[in-house]
Amino acid sequence: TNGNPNEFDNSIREAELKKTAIHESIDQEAEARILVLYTGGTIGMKSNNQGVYEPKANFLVGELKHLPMFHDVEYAEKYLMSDVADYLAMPYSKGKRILYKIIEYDPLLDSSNMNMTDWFRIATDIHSNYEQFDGFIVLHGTDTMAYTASALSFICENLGKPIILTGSQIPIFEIRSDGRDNFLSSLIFAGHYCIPEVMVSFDNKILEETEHRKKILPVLMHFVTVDWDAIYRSGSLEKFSVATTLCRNVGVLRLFPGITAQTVRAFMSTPMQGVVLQTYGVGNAPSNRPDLLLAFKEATNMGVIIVNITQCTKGFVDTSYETGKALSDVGVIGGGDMTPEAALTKLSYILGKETYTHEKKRTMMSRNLRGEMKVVAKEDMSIMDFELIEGVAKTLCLSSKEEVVKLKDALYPNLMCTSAKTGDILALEKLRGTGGNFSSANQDGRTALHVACREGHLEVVQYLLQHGASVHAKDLDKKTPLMDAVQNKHFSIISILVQTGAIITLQPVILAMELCRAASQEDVDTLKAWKIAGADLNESDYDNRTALHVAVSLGHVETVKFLLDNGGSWMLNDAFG
Ligand code: ASN
Repeated sequence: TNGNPNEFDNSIREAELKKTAIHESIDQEAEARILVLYTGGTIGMKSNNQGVYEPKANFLVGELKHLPMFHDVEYAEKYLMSDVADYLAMPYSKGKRILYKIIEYDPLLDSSNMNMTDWFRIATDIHSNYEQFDGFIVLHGTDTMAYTASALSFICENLGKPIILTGSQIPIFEIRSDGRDNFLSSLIFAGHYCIPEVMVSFDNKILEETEHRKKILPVLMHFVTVDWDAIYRSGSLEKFSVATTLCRNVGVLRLFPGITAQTVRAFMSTPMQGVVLQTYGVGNAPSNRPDLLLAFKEATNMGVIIVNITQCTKGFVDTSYETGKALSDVGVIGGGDMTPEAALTKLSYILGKETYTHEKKRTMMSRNLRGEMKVVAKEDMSIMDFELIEGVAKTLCLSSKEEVVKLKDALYPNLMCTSAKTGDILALEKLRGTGGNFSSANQDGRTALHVACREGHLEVVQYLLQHGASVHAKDLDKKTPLMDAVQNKHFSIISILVQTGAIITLQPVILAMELCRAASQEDVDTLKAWKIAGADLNESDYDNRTALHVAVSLGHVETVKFLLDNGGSWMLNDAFG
């Protein structure tokens, strides 16, 4: 400050303003942070002097900053500082502020120039930024978008957050462009819905990628209808990770009347390891062509995995015809209703698993891994089976299916929270069996998992996680299930949540205040809970004070001992030296 008292005053005032600004933005607005990976594609292209579209580097972010629906300049000038200084902020809407950061790839690619290495780069970038963001958008060319999206859905293992691919047919800065709507829909969707899937956003629709031609979740202006029942949930208790290898010796062979056995043999010869066979109708191939069937049999005997999908744009492979059964008899695996891109990338992913035996690879190919294959329900279940809903529907004189569905949507989240509170797994199972989805939240944004974590019902927590509950759900106070478990000191639950990928979402300085408060109250168990949740116990508050400063100054011996045993550093100075 060069000894000038006014300058000193100003710097304190500035620091205070900054604190207040951070607090105001934290306190008043729910917020979602989205990472945008800009890989290329027409969406950000410019016409060059020969009138040909090509990707233009260092252009998109600057231009977006001039579009009010993509960037709220006033808010950004006031609040976007320190760790969010390079973010863009959408205008506040529908109860949330969506902040997003764009990472531009170098070089930007036309998606026809992309290959498997580019898929890994995208997945790895998502992995290394996974904890800081609520969702991910990949700006991508349309030519190979279906391949990238399908590949990401397999290589991104135990995904718990949304990944949306989008692009456009006309560059975003042309007067008329589909790019603006596609990008905006993606930002809104990723910011508001914790859907743990890889999706494609196009033409005002969010498509579930591995099923992209069949399931369409419409996005209507600001109003989004989500078909929650269509969403695939893994139920895995493991953290998000990225597969490291894909097998490149895969291919797609389309049958046509008159194809020769020689062509098939040539296609399936070494180094081919996996083939997607596109057959007719519901998975049929000529049963009167022993030469062809023999060629398939030789290939499967040699260890080539062949998966049967249909050439039709809709429909699925069934073995109800003799012509379809002939293929399964020679070792060809039925691919259900997988799209060609999903089947090919799934083969590549599974063949890349070096630790799997050949038999396991075949079994995995026939299983639904990411929602890419329709699984036929064992019995036809109806929400009307659930007597409570039926009873309420009768009392309210509701008759149409739509009315009953609306009633279910209103009641189920609360019924789930109540069952989670009492630890009633049977009731939860019944709710699930009649169409309940464990990620749905009640009017306070609370999910069954939040409640089970608060109440300390370990088995319920396990059950919910295994059946699709999200560890990343935030209630209206921005509280995650992990915070419920920490505040109530349920150590085993905290461990399971962390193992499943839960992280502390509090700002470090707010976490420090929580730690200092626990230290001042000699609450060693709360400190222990934060530690298991992954907190650094040396986190410091606005005055650089740590929990250890507080415990020492109050003479809390047990607390000091705990902090020192758990990484507390006695060498840190607070703001007063
Ligand atoms: N060729 C472009 C691409 O795939 C097409 C597009 O994005 N519309 O990168």
